[in-house]
Amino acid sequence: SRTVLTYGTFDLFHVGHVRLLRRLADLGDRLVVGCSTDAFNRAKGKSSAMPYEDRAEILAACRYVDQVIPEDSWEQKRRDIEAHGISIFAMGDDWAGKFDDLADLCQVVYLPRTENISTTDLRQLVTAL
Ligand code: C2G
Repeated sequence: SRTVLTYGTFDLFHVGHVRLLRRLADLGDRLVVGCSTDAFNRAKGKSSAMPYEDRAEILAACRYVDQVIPEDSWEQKRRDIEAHGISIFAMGDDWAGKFDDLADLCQVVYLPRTENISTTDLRQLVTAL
């Protein structure tokens, strides 16, 4: 079996996230998603509109996602890859090259982002309503 792993904040879940998760699910037969905790978001310099519990619940409800785990550090990726028997680590290509060091453990893939949508855009859209 082929398990895929990715990480993200996934705030204000939108079609860009859905289209990424669908493509990731198509790369293997199981998809594990590391959802950034609120504390790790602060470490990433990001704040999210939704708390971790809500973001994780929404991801778990997504048909493409088989398991959600908390992401609370930059360093956990190697441990997660080993623990979950990951064959493919994949992210959107705004991260292109950033995780190539994981290539000794598994395949590393960067997929094109969905254009014209982002959590930042959505926040501005809602504010302008
Ligand atoms: N994404 C996408 N298209 C968009 C917006 C996001 O494909 N229009 C992808 C991103 O490339 C990322 C995933 O959706 O792979 C989640 O995006 P974010 O929640 O912004 O994730 P980020 O904050 O970049 O967290 O350790 C890795 C970090 O936790 C990644």
